[in-house]
Amino acid sequence: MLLPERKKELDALCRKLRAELIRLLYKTQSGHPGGSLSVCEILTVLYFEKANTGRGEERDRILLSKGHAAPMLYLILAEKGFFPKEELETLRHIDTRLQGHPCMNHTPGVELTSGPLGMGLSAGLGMALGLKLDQNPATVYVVLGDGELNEGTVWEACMSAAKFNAGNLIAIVDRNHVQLDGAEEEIMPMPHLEARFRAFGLDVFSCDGHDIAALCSAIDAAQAAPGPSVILAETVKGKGVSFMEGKNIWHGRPIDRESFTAALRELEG
Ligand SMILES: Cc1ncc(C[n+]2csc(CCOP(=O)(O)OP(=O)(O)O)c2C)c(N)n1
Ligand SMILES: [Mg+2]
Repeated sequence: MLLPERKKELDALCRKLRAELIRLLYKTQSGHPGGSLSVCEILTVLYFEKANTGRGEERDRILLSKGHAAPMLYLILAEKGFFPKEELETLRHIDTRLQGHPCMNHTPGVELTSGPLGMGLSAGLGMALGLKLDQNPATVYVVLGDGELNEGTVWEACMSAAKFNAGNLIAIVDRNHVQLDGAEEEIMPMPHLEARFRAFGLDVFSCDGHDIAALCSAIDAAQAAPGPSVILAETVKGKGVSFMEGKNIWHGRPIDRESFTAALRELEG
């Protein structure tokens, strides 16, 4: 059970992270606001409440398969002390450790290089099976976009996860119903998503992906499930900035001065 005080703290942290994200992306004039804003609570709950984010072999592995949300991941890794906060200013600069998409060879705290969608669950499954062989108690969390589920590799990974009974693998889908160039219904409808995952052999849990307590409970339930599981976290793309909410145009567009001021007024006003 998440104590109300802790929930308040994490909600406040999310508000701060959203405002920092807008500042960072405005300064960088590049990056992906929509999917970074929608995944904020999911990553916050993992890094600050549920996952073992120590540095040892028994740490949980958190893989951001939707790598374009890297700015939110970097803000959180800096908050966790993986690198200095001043380094955030180098986002997307030449020779930076903070590339537009996460790179495990350069960036402390990044467990998987990502960017090409559809890879993370397969990589996570490999890690999960390796950890099991080593009798390592760590969990592998893979955070996916819902547009990313259009990739066939995701479903191949589900079949294999069920066959090899990867009980230490938890997928979390940032279910914002929008992808790069449109809404899910328009680009590639995915009705009955729960049933689809179930048919592929996963335990399925659903929750409000902006509700810290609901996310914690869903992760507890997924942990208790014996096999691999998926959490469908219902979110809003661009969450927290009214004119970005649900709008695919804010998937990856530079933030102009007027929008920057309006966004910060909403987030901090
Ligand atoms: C294999 C692949 N195809 C296309 C892209 C370009 N791309 C980047 S993000 C994106 C949309 C992703 O949508 P979704 O998974 O729903 O992410 P979110 O809504 O959380 O931002 C696309 C098509 C890519 N990164 N990788
Ligand atoms: Mg999406």
